[in-house]
Amino acid sequence: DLQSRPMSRVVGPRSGDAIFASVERVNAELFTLTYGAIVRQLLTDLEEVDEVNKQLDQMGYNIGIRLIDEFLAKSNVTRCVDFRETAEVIAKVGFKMFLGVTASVTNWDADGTCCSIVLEDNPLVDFVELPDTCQGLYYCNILSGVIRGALEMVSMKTEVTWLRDMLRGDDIFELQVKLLKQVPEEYPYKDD
Ligand code: MYR
Repeated sequence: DLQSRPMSRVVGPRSGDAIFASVERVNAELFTLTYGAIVRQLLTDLEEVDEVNKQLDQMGYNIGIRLIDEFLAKSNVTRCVDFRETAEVIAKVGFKMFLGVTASVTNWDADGTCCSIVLEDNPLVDFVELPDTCQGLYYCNILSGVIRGALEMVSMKTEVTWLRDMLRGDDIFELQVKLLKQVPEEYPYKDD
């Protein structure tokens, strides 16, 4: 309650933390709006929604293959022992680092090679409403591309598919991540 707090807390200069938080929020909003502008431009340029989906996926892939270095450097995660651990790292550490939200991992198949990453909160779609003409659009397709690209750089070939999408009327976002092939790590210096 306001009255019991010292006045400076209410009207005084904002703490560094508060300023940092508001800068972060503005950054996040700028990012969201910029992404929206990119999607809108692609829709104008490419006309076909399927082409836009492909292009967003490709953009994400190109980002993902670069992002993995930053991710590994900043996160201090060590190599995962299995795909289950990898999925948890993406959901809990990766999404937090790059989107500011955490996701959860569910729907594992029996052999541990296919799961769903579920997002209840997705900052990419703040302010977004799709017109009827965009029904087939996977607005967040950049994210599936990012994951596919990042995992490829750590020797995992995956297929990443949207199963549920709040912009399509679902209650959550659900990304299915399927491990297709784990390429064995090559020793970097060949003796021949
Ligand atoms: C390993 O298995 O050795 C660790 C690999 C961890 C891969 C984490 C990839 C992070 C991708 C972040 C995606 C964020 C999407 C917004």
